[in-house]
Amino acid sequence: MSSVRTDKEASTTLDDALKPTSRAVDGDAVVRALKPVADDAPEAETIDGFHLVIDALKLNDIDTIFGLPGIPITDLTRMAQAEGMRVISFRHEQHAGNAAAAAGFLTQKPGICLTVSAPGFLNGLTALANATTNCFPMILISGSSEREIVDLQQGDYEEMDQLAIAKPLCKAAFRVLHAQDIGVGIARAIRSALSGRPGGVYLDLPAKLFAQTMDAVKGKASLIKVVDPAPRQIPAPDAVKRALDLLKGAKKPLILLGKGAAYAQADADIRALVEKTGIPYLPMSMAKGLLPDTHAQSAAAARSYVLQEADVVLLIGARLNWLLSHGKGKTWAEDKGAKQFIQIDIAPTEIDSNVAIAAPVIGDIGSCVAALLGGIDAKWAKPPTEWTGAIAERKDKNLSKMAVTLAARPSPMNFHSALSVIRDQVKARPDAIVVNEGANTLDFARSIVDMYEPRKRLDVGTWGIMGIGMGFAVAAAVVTDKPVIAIEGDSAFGFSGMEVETICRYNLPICIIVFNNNGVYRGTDVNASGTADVAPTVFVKNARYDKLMEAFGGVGVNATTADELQKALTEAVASRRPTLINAVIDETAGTESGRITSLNPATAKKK
Ligand code: FYN
Ligand code: ADP
Repeated sequence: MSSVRTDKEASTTLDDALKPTSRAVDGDAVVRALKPVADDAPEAETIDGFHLVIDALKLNDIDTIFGLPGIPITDLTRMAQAEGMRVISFRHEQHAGNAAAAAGFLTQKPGICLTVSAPGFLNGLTALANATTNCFPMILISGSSEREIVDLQQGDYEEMDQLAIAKPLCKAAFRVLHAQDIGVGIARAIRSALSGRPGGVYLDLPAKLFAQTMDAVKGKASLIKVVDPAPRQIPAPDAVKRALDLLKGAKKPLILLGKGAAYAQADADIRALVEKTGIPYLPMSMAKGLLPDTHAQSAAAARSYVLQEADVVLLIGARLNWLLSHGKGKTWAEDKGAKQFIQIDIAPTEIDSNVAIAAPVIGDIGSCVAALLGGIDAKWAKPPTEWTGAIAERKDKNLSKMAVTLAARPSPMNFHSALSVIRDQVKARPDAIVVNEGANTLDFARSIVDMYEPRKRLDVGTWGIMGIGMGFAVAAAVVTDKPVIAIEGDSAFGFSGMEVETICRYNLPICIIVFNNNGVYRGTDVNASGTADVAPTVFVKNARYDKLMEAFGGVGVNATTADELQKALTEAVASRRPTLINAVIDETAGTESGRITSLNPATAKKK
């Protein structure tokens, strides 16, 4: 299919398009645009904005769009599909945006989310901000209304100054007004999303832009294939030496792997660094699987101990934010003396953001880890056995305790018995991607479900956001074609539950397990006022989430025992059919705010 049209076919010229009344082309125009060039057409070939956008994306090897059609981008979705792109159409823009973000994390290519103007744009914005916070590369492309009317606030259809609103919530924001600038706009968006610290980018495309036409040869020539969009950044040799010297002198060293390390795709070197140095490591949740969780050097099951006791901590793609208690306080046993930190990061301004960093190593993780590895030779002294032995002791104790808990088969199921089934399934299918959100469902799954391969765990990330579930699951299935197991709290699932229709529509190999304990945190809260309403955290009792999947032709299973759950999950992963398992969990199981009770003002005060 040619993306080029003749003037005869083009419904709108640049002049037409600049008239305030012109809008996106209608369905007829799409048909015209898709029609083969007439034999007798003598005119010079032109290309429109729609096709310039599509060609610019394709030129940069972007082959998938996650979005939701509507004015003014409906035709863009149709044409992109006609031009061979995969267009995954969602039921709500936030989930399309989350899918784009997850695709960016998994592939190192910016995920594209396409939305309509004002309300659609706003729906996509949470995902854009979340992607930026998590350092995932994505581009939110939104159609927008007439600039002349918007800027004079004359009350246009879906009037909104989208560019101004997006700016503070993303890494960069651009607007393209002329067809000849589409190539530059898309190149700038790609480069901004991928280079340095990855993040979200907003690209504003006013309705009139799509219908503008220009000479096809000039149009093609205006597109840019971005060369080296994420340039390597080699660390300075003196920074590497400083880090190695500090690490060499450590008595109780620790490596902390964050999701930046997973994103970097430097898997072999990261594993070599851990194994050659012999240093115990702790994975942040989305770094699980960079080395298998069963690895002898994993200190995950002795987390509190290693954070308190370590004397030198090497951070690789992890920030000292709330998830690491800002590198200070009780978690780090600050009263016993400050730790010394080495931090590998691509963003120089991340350094010293919470505590002093003794040895910053600035560069891309691949280059930094390779440089450190270069300084580890056969004479490297592995950490003292008092340190590794003490960790092993604590770890074994925790693992044995956990094994007993996981072996129990209570009725109804609790979080542990249900998760032990999932743990076994992931062990059998280490290539499956786990998506995880909720409070207790998240916290228990993080420590119970071992991961074996890099970038197989997607979760609520830096913000602890709810609602990423179905968007992340769809992206994982679409970009990897691997089975996806979405472990969802019943509350968390509700944020994106309608996307089960999307999952069925594209027949994706996704198995959702809803941990149904009748409410947020648990289902037993009572309304103290005595009125008829249930407590704010309580849901409809004994709800059947599995029926939701059945409504769209997928497989729904109500699992009340671990055996039923195991059978349904095994079948779902093997068959690759969209499946939702309603896992009935004891409604008294679960604690307020899971393991982050200390952040809950009321509970924190009581302590
Ligand atoms: C870990 N642990 C284990 C194992 N793995 N025990 C046995 N076996 C295994 N495999 C132990 C570990 O040593 C800890 O015990 C404990 O289990 C908990 O480990 P975890 O989960 O790694 O650590 P912790 O303390 O919960 O981590 C803090 C945190 C984490 C902030 C990084 O809670 C987190 O990522 N939270 C995100 C929460 C969130 O975003 N929620 C969404 C909003 S919910 P000890 O070593 O004895 O401490 C809204 O309400
Ligand atoms: P976690 O939540 O797992 O601790 P964070 O999101 O806090 O991880 O940290 C990721 C860090 O990784 C960010 O500071 C980011 O700048 C950094 N980062 C991301 N990609 C790269 C890369 N390719 N090279 C170096 N640093 C990176």
